[in-house]
Amino acid sequence: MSAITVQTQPIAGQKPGTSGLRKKTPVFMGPHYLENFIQSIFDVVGAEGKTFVLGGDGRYFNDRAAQVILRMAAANGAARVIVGQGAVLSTPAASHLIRLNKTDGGIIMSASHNPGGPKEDFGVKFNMPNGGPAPEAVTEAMFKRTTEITEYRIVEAQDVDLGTVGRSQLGGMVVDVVDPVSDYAALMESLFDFDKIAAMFAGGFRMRMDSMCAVTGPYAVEILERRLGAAPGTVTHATPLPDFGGMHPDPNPTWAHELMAEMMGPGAPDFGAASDGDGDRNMVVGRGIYVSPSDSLAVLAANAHLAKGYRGGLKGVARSMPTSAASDRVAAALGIASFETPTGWKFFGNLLDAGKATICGEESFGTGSDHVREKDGLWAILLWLNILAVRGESVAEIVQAHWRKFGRNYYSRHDFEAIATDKADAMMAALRASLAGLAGRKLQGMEIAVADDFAYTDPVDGSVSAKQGVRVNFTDGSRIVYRLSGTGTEGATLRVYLERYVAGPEGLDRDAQEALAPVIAAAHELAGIGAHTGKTAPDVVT
Ligand code: VG1
Ligand code: CO
Repeated sequence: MSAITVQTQPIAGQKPGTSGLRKKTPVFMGPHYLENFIQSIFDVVGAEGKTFVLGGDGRYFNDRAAQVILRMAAANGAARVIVGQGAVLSTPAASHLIRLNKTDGGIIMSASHNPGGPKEDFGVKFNMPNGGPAPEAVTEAMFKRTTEITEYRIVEAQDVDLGTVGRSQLGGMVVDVVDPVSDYAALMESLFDFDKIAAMFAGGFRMRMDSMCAVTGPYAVEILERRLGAAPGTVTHATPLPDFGGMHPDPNPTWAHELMAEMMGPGAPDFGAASDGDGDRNMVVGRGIYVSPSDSLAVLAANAHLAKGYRGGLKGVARSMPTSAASDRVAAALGIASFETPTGWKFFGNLLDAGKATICGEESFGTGSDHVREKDGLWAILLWLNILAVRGESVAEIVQAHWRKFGRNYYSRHDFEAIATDKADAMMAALRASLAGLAGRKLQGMEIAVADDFAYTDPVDGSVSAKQGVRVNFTDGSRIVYRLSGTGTEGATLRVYLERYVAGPEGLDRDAQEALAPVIAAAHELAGIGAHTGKTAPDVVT
């Protein structure tokens, strides 16, 4: 078995976005495409003598890509790679394995919530030894490397058997195939009161978990049904499929519509949840009540101390900038710090490592804590179950009591998808150019207090990330945020984030879209969304 050096040349556009490099699968399968990017990763982080974790969400090309990555790791001198059986690991489970085994990082193959299949999306992401996504400086260095690359190294060898748990050799490298679920399940058991949750299920509590034909199926069946005693069949779409059954593995009311219909219909169970392609996102639904991710973060922060892993309280709460301010109110009440970071989990890593924050969240159905360095769908679902078991109240009772105590941040995100990139860029440029003159302007009966383009200075390492989204704050506490997606693979996606605060006690139970109507109208008027993009209505509302 010998390592060979293959001549190559740079391929344009291998620039990691919000969460790694994401492209159409045929692009990834093109000549040298995957190889160039993997070599660029190894050139930046170094592979000689190192140990890495490898796994993915099981989407189409996951198994082939894993074999290529293993051969390249061996050729680059890696000592050992820990691989999930079948080349499968959920993103949070991969993060945990990186930390648990004190490795030098990991490669995660996923395009997360994007559809999978021969014509859909694929992705690759590098995570650091702390278990978290590589920070911007590292992904920039990898991108730069892709523009200079002239050769890559790979061993000529047959496929490694990834179907069987155990140890094998690939050239001079050890390959350890591990069960993808067991270490992760043990971590969950260390954080949550499984006895209390199991007693709740034994007492007749009913739940529906929709794994959306994606990676959490085996994790959810093991934890919810086997360890916690939820009724067999509680987890639906539990078998991961390479094309996610042709669906978007995206846990929001639009794509998880089966779950929504069940939870809003007659005979709904007590609790519903869904997770995404790679298992880092979650959606939570009570009987007859949808919990927005921003509200979920706030409720979890306010109640986390009820679970054994968080009994000592939280150090701080961090949220991405477009996420509603609901969690800030909880942090203030608890007397702990709150942080506002740019979109993307990589920005939470330093806060978690430095012990400044314990719980983090994004409006995009992402919640997590310092147990790993990724957002974690099943973790959020288990924390909810733990809180429900301790409080003995329904989801609706808990959420409504939260609003009565803290007020309600009505919140929604409107996505305008597959816009021509030049049109989206022109709209954002016009908006940015208008920022200086916006203060004092009146729209829809509201007055703009301050408008800016969010720039973030990391409180730990001082690095600055500029142009992270345009924020428009109104004097009544309402807010509009505009930014372009960094995970799409087709044209541009404009995300418009809308928020309005109502202190209560009146007006806490309105429909969110109705309560936000003036903010929505102001968002269209201010940016000229229709004129710039040709779209007057969003494609996805969450
Ligand atoms: C989206 C979300 C962001 C999230 C990212 C990765 O990014 O808005 O909050 O961190 O996806 O999530 P963007 O740039 O498209 O808005 V996942 O589940 O893909 O790892
Ligand atoms: Co994801």
